[in-house]
Amino acid sequence: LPRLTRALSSEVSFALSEEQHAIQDLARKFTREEIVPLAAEYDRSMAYPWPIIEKAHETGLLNLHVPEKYGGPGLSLLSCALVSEEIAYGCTGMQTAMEAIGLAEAPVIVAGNEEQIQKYLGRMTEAPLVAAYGVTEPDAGSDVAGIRTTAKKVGENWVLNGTKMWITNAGHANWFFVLAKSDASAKPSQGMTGFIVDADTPGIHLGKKEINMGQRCSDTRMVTFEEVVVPPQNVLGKEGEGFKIAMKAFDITRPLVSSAAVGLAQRALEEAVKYAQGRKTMGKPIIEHQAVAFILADMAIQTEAARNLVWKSAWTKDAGLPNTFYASIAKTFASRTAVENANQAVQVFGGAGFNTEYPVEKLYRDSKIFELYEGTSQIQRLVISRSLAGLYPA
Ligand code: CS8
Ligand code: FAD
Repeated sequence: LPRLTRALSSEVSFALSEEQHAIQDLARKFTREEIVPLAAEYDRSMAYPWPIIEKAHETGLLNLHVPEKYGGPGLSLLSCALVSEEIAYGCTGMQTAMEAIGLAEAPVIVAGNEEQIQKYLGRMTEAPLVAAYGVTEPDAGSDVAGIRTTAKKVGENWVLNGTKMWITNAGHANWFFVLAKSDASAKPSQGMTGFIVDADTPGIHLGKKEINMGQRCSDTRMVTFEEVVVPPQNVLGKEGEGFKIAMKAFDITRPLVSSAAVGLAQRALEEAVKYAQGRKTMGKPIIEHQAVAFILADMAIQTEAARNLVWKSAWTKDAGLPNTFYASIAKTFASRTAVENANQAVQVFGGAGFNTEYPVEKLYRDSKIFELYEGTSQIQRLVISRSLAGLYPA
């Protein structure tokens, strides 16, 4: 079974460092002041949250895992997870827009050379730009090996053709990470290549903004690549390494998506407790009815457990150990917790829970995507079981 090695000398500790408390406090303050008051309006208008992204950039809450050498703060994954939980507490639509930047950057961090990191991550730290990660296609989501976008070598350049689907931030991206088949005769894990593609390259066509159930201010689109020419210096890693680069990126981002799910679960819990203290039936606050109190207790149990799994999955990566197994466990549990807590919060609110004047119906709609994107819960179980079988790095 995958196990943490005993090579780590430090004792396990849940104590955060001064630096971690500081970034957590900064993100919490930002969320309470800038995000919470505007979240419902952005949900209604579905406008892309540019002003919030600009302020987050100015405040130093974006591009957190970009190394200091390239203008970022070079935070650990655990510290990034603290921020992601806080932002998601306020609005997971905005959090998804912000974290999708980190997702696009992840393959560059995994496999980029000095020049690529300097050019593409450097510019993200200098100005409030967003980027997008393009792997999924209309006919291949869970099955990354089944993508059809092709990359053909023409002279020294590469030419991309194909269609990506459900790409977060696509409508606003400065550049894309694109995974394409570069060698149809090789097995998928050796026949795909990852590219950085500037968004203003001719031949990129954006679809309409998709209208989703929740996280409605986040921008999700189809993107078509038609004879898109990419220079050789934009190949990430080596030709044929793309599939594994895309997977290794998830080792970084699944803990962060999971921590966002914890942020939503925590918000649902706090809203439910507050409401249960104020709402009275049969002569007492509903929190004094044990049936309601126990719902709240269960929500707290799940949230604490999910947070601990997220921290472990991030800590494992920070310790330099393979975290694929823990990242998928955290993702499965935290996303379920988000959905369940949102559902229970609506229950505690009674009829008011179904109404848009109260905050929990948005949480309910926003929560479901956590069980779908960044790999569905079925795919996380597939990864966990393959790890148990010794098929993945452990
Ligand atoms: O296809 C894989 C998979 O992960 N599918 C899910 C796809 C997914 O998660 N998509 C998310 C898209 S992004 C998104 O949703 C963004 S949401 C909005 C932004 C939110 C804010 C951030 C799979 C099903 C797990 C793989 O299946 P297979 O095709 O059967 O491949 P395998 O045979 O299992 O593996 C092939 C080789 O790859 C190696 N591998 C697999 N995982 C890893 C990791 N690290 C290193 N190497 C890995 N994690 C595996 O060992 C195999 O190696 P071989 O050398 O070929 O034997
Ligand atoms: P399918 O793969 O068709 O799956 C359908 C159902 O079958 C699911 O329940 C799935 O769990 C199950 N299933 C499939 N295969 C198996 C199996 N082998 N075993 C058991 N069950 C299985 N992608 C990007 O590349 N970049 C993005 O930025 C991005 N952002 C997104 C934002 C949103 C709002 C959404 C909705 C999606 C986004 N995605 C993005 C795509 C997302 O990752 C995929 O939708 C997801 O991975 C599932 O793929 P699919 O939709 O094709 O479902």
